[in-house]
Amino acid sequence: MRIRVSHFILFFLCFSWTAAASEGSVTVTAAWSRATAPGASTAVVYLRLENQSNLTVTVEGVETSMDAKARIHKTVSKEGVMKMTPVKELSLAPGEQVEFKPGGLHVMLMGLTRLLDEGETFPIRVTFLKHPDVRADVLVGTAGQMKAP
Ligand SMILES: [Cu+2]
Repeated sequence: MRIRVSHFILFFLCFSWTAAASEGSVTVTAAWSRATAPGASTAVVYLRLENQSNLTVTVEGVETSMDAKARIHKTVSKEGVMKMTPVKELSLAPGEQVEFKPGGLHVMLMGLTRLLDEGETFPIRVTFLKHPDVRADVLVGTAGQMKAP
């Protein structure tokens, strides 16, 4: 328990430290997830990423407050079978918008140690190679949610 609490505090410290520099240029909006069922250790997060700066930005990774690994995946159809593959590089040109949505790009949370409850929110942070981190709140919808709640 003690480790978990300190991890959480550290997470928020990092957030407040970077918040001031992240104004404007790249935004993360409409972040959402689905409520999980007992026994589930994975969840998926969707969001909208928009580059309003005049430079191309490259996503480095994603972090959340959850005690779970967060990885960017893409769902692809291979010979009629839906499969998830890790996304190695994700860059956004100036003005470009990328939607993470069911059947496409998503953030996979793996090794979750607790349930996601409908109606709760938790912070997510997208990190970039040469741009300050961008933070957003993920809203948890129902288990069958197919678009932002
Ligand atoms: Cu996935």
